[in-house]
This record gives sequence, structure tokens and C-alpha cells, in this order.
Amino acid sequence: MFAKRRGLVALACLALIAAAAPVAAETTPVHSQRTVYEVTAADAVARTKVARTGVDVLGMDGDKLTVIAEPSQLRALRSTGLAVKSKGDADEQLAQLGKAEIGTLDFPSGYTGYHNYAETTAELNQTVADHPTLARLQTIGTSYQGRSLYALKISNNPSADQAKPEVLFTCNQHAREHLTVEMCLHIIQRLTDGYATNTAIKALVDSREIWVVPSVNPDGAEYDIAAGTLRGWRKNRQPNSTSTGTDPNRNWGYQWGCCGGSSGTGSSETYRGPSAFSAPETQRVRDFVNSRVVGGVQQIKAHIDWHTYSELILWPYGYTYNDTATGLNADQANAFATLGRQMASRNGYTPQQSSDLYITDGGINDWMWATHKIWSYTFEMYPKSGTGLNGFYPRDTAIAAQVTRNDTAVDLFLGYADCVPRVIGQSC
Ligand code: 0X9
Ligand code: ZN
Repeated sequence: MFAKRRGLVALACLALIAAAAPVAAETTPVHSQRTVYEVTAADAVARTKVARTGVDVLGMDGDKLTVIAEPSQLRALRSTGLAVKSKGDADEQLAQLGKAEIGTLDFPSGYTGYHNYAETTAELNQTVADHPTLARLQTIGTSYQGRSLYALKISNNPSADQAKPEVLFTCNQHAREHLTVEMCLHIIQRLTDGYATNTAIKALVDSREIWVVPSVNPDGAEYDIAAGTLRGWRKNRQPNSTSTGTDPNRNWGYQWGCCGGSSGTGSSETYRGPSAFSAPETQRVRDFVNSRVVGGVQQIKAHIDWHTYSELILWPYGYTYNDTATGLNADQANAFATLGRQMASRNGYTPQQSSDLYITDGGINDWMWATHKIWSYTFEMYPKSGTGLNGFYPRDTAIAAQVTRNDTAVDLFLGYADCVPRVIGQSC
């Protein structure tokens, strides 16, 4: 009840804000001019050189990175010495994707099958109403703009804290990655609706306590659709000293800002924030995860953070190219890679250590693993490649196939979640 009431209060506040100042303050252009470039970068060192310039890396396919750079970033991008090819104006591409009525705070036509924040909230409440013995909704705190951050718990006795391995799914750290919200909602729907009739699902739910956070960054996600067009927004909506937004996935507190895998410039899409956990959203998820240490033992054993796009499965560490490092030994690296590859063989994604993509510091997986020994993966969903920001906006007709595609990988993950080393024949 408490969680529900807080959700309603937050919604009411948002409705008031929307009524008083209908997105006016939120429509000011924040990007001077964004151009899409294709950069040829054959290895992780080359890709890290690109990421280091602070440009917005959208995706990777083969030896090609798709990035967006503003004019002020172009010199740095060119000075990497890599082949850089212009692919056109990013916002013109976006404008072609569709337009809803200004101020609708909703997806344009072709995208209405995606859940906005109010619809996500309603869906979560409906799940609990339909399955009160399987699902329980709680609020883990609020976003910068005051939206409730929801965690839905799925178990065969959700109001009790059972002595069972716990699993966490987080979605939508990055605002424009709306397909990930659908992934989290699909996981919820499949595990709850399937429980009564599917014995494999029943066995998984009976033996685990499963937490799902469908939107870590609701402010960013709502901003992304608030003008009736799709904006390609990535970060949260917290003002910084020069601009707006912190990249949540550079704001986590393990090796924060250590290694050139994030930006110190407020306008950059990979701005790490003024300090680790400066973003309310990462703080809240951190506090929730910390709160699952019971009797000195972290209950959450495994975690997937969902992103788009490039169809990849990634594991720690992201801050170093080394396969092993402090807190990550060869057996653990082997277990990460083995389960990662097995999951990839089920969904057709490409499995690799996350720094094989490019170095990132302050990412969620490194913190989960280093701080809590949670087996933490990133899944970069559909599509495999895009020609610009459109990669973040597959039409809603793609949702069903792309979330269902991950079912068997998720089942494998849930099956091993009590003891990931079992995948390499070790016990826990
Ligand atoms: O850069 C990110 O935060 C993730 N990619 S995204 O396009 N969704 O923004 C990837 C994070 C994985 N970690 C590393 N590559 N080290
Ligand atoms: Zn992302």
C-alpha cells in the first residue's frame, strides 16, 4: 500500500508540474548541432580512443562505431587518426521517425506500443493486482525530478524475506533505450503469467527472489518523448555546472573516473557527474542493493543491466583491458565468460568482456561485482547496428520478438543465479 500511495503522490505531483509549466522549460535545445559519424575502429584500444573524446557512442558493429559528435568535439575525434565518415545530421534523422502532438508527453505514432512512465506504473500496479501472491511493488526512492523508482519483487511469497538466492534486473539507465523498459516488463509478465502453467517458470520463481527495476532513469525517458518527437536523450535530467545530465552508467562508485572511460565535461553524453553517486538514481539503486546485505551476506547473487543497442553480452571489468584484476581472479573471469557465452548462444548476441567494446569507468557492472560479488552482466539489445540515433528507436512492432528472443538466455541466467561458478564445474 505504502509503495502504491507514494507512486500516486508522485504522479499527482508530476501532473501538477505538467499542468503548471507544460514542458516549456524542457524544450530548450541542449545540443548545438549533432552529426552522426561512422568511425573505423578495429580494436578496443581504438574504440576507447573514440569514447575518450567524450562523443556519444551509439553502437558498434564489426570494426565500425556509430557516434554522434558536436562541432566542438570534431577536432578531438579527428585527432584519433581513425577514419571518420559523416553520416548526416542526427536530428534530421530523428525528425523523420515521427512526431506526436507537442506536449503530449508520449511516444509518436509507430511507438505507442512502448510504455511511458505512467503506463509503466499502471502496468506494475496491474501485475500486483493480478498476482498478489507472486508480485509485490515497492518504491526504492525518487529520481532527481521526484518520480518514484520502482522495484517489483517476484517470488512465491513476495511479502516475506525468504532465504533464497536473489536476482536483480535493471533497465533504462539510459533514457533513450526504451526497448529495455519493455524487456523488464516482459520478464515480469512472463514470470507472473507463466507461473501457474509453466513448470520451468514455477521452478525458477519458487527457488529465487527476483527484483525488477523497469526504469532507473524515468526523468530522462520522459524527457526523451516530452516534445512529441524522439530526442535521443541519454543521461538523467539533473543540472550540472555547465549543462544538463549525468550519465548514470559512469556514475557508479567503483574506480569512478579512473581510466578515461568517462567525461568530466558537463555537456558530454558520458559525463560522470561531480562525484561518484552524485545522481539520485544511482544512489537509490546503490542503497537498495546495499540493503540486500542481510546478516553480512549479500542476497543478490546475479544481475543483468539492460541497454540498447548492438546485440552484445558484456561482463566486468569495464575499467581495464585486463581479464583479471583486483577482486576478479582467473576462475571468476572464466565463469563470467562461460555463462556469458552460453547465454549468447541462446539469443544470438556477441559475448565479450565489456572493455573489449571500449573502456568505461563508473559503470554499474564493475560496482556490482567489485563491491558485492554480484555476477553482473550488461545486455545490449536489438538492433545489431543502426545508422544513427534510429538504432534506439525500433518501431513498436519489433518489441515482442526482441524481448521474447531473450527468454531462454534469461532462464539460463536464472538457473545459474544461485551459484554462477557451477557453470565451470565449481561449487559455491
Ligand atoms: O556505454 C555504456 O554505458 C554501455 N553502452 S550504451 O550504448 N548502452 O551506452 C556499455 C557499457 C558496458 N561497459 C563497457 N563497455 N566497458
Ligand atoms: Zn545504454
